[in-house]
Amino acid sequence: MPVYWLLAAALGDEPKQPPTRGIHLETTTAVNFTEMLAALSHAFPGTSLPGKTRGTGSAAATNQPSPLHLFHAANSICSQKVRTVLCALQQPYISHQMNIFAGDTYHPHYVRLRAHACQSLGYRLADQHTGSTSVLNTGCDACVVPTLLDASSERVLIDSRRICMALIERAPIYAERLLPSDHTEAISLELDVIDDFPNYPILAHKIDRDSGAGDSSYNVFSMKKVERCETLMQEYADEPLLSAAYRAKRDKEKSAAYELFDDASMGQTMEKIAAILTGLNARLSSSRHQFLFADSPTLADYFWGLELMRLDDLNMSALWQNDDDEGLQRYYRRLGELPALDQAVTQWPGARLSSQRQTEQAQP
Ligand SMILES: N[C@@H](CCC(=O)N[C@@H](CS)C(=O)NCC(=O)O)C(=O)O
Repeated sequence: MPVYWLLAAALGDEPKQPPTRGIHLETTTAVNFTEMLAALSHAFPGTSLPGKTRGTGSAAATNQPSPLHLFHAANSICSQKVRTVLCALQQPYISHQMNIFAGDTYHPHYVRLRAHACQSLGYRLADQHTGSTSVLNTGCDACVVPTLLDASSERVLIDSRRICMALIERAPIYAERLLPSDHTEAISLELDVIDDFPNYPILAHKIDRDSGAGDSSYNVFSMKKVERCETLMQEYADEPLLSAAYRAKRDKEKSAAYELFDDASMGQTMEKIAAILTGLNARLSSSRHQFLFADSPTLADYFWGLELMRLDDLNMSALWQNDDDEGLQRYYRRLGELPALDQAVTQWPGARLSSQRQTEQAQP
């Protein structure tokens, strides 16, 4: 078993038992990795980052293009996690940017590949939305970013947390800093909270409000995804795995559209976020370090940085402006100075929402 699976399991990354929610997938034949990568690269051309000569990976040393192909979107918070870790590891990669609003993540080649990946991990397809994008709590979604393809091992990695763990394990000189062995359990608990953070309702609600659709009895942004899936389900009705992936996504987004955005549900979401931040503030207050566990950032700090930036971009930073939130305020300022977050998010075109107030381009 590859070491990073052991590490991931030790950190609680793999479900203790496979999720029981969602749609069970029947076994199908495997996809051809090379053909799939070629087809996807044709649809979403790649750019070498950060260039062939920088970085510490073996690809940089030999001046070869990196074998790592990241399919991602500029302001998808899940994609930002992977980009941030790639930057923190100084790992070159091929960036294949996708546009969620244009429906890129529903491309049949892409969904086919991800549905196979969900299946080979034993994950069911998510057909209900809980507000978070946690695979453990909702199941697997074949129509989302990010996805990492490793051409050297022909592996397809899905789910930002799993991808980041695998990347860190590939770069042992950084592993102890990002995942210090004294704190693996505590970091895993932070990642659990972040994984289940209700990002979708706060963003999709704002997208509707900003586009003037806020008075509808359902969330219009989610319903557009439902319509897209209906069309694709019919188009690919003769492919059981693909049509199952579109059907599950349709049902998931429909449940979101009708169940996550009423006043009571939004109120619960806001209470949940406030409670999460209160807990984070308390943990920061009891830390003797610059960051949660050390004086240099761990994976948990990078992920929190992304969550806080997203809340800030959604004009929710008032949640940590009280006098007793000083620890959280200092933490956020420190996180904003980290080069990896700056490079992967603040400086990444289209990644931040706040300055341009461009939530219509946001990707939850
Ligand atoms: N648990 C997955 C969640 C992935 C996910 O939900 N991605 C969102 C962006 S953060 C997406 O691609 N949404 C597109 C859509 O729902 O149409 C991960 O962390 O990779």
